[in-house]
Amino acid sequence: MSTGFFGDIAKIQYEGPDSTNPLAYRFYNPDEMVAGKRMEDHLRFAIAYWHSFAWPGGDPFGGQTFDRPWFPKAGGADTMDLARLKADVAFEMFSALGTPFFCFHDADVRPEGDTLKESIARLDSIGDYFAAKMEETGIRLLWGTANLFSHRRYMAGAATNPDPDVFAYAAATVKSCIDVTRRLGGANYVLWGGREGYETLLNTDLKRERAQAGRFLSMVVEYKHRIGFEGAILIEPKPQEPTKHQYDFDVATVYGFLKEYGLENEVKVNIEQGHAILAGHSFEHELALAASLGIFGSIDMNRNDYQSGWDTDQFPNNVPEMALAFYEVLRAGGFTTGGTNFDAKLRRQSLDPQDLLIAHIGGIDCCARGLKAAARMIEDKALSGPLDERYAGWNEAEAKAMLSGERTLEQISQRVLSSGIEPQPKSGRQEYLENVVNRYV
Ligand code: XLS
Ligand code: NI
Ligand code: NI
Repeated sequence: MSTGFFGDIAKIQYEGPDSTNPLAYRFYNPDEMVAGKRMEDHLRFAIAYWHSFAWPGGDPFGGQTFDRPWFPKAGGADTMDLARLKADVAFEMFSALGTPFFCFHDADVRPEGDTLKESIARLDSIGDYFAAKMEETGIRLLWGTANLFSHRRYMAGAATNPDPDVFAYAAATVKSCIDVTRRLGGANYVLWGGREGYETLLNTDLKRERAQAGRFLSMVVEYKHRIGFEGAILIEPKPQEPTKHQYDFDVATVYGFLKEYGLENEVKVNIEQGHAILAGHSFEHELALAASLGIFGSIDMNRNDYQSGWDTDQFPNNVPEMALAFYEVLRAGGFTTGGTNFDAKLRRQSLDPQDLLIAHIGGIDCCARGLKAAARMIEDKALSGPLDERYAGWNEAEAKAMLSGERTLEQISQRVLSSGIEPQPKSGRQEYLENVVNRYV
């Protein structure tokens, strides 16, 4: 039985680029083949439980703006009944949008208990409720995670807290979240360390805290193998916010960290568009780097407001940006366990249930357009052709010998001096390539 929250909604259909129906897809056509694969299987869209169903619409200057039937009444308690109603509405939305996956934190889906035991029992009970709905609808779990940043016990970090009791509490919490993720057949488990950093170095032993984080992550990996969880473990980099400095700053930093603890073959990254921007990178930079290091896992899709400098988690609406992002995803071989999770929320004035649908429809269409443009660029070798040409010199025997270790610095020097090599600069053709990209988007 429908909750009626969205009124009489039918499943959102693909109507093609000319449609003006706000509740239809114009570019996302799940069964359409793109580069040899169904669009749905390329994009693997997921809806984030927290932004769409748990977030009340607050900002640093004001509280709740959304009125949702599953929010506790003013002064009232949060209950399991409300948590189940929230799940009912969430699965109605996943089904209407036809998105194959969802993602959640423990704190999004169940009211916190008085003890950890009670919190875990509630999580398990909602897990069972999800299992039945997943069975009924065919919707799957892209990833589960633990919220180790909202409660005040985590204000000075979870794994990196100066208090070993917080480390232990976080470990027990993560264990329970991996357990439920595994039970629900989750394709990944994500760790985002919002408070794993510092506000000031004056009270922080950075060396010790990084070592704590290393041990914590190693235990997560050991546990995953012990229980036979088949999903990937993913770290989600972010440079700051809420902390002034976060230890998982960006893809390069995470890779160094994984190497230090011997985890580079065990853990991959979940790269978020807005976090890349906060770190002073482009999204495609983070994707290309992760792919080149062999740690590309999944993406969190959103965008920041480029003027405010905050992690505003808006829905993506810039097709050229998405084209470059999915170009890197395709070049990396596409998703395996990963997918495209909308870690994006409405603006706080977007009060209507329909706004939730429209926001996702727009984001989904934007990604679909980006994917299609990226696939055509690859098919036409629009960028890879000029790239191969640019590096063609390296196909020659003498050039290969320099890289393979067959030449010493002295030998190279001798060859250059005796043959009188004078390198001739060639155009990098940036504007030409930018114009080429614009032909596809
Ligand atoms: C916050 C993060 C968070 C993670 C999951 O900035 O993006 O939402 O994706 O904990
Ligand atoms: Ni984020
Ligand atoms: Ni995220």
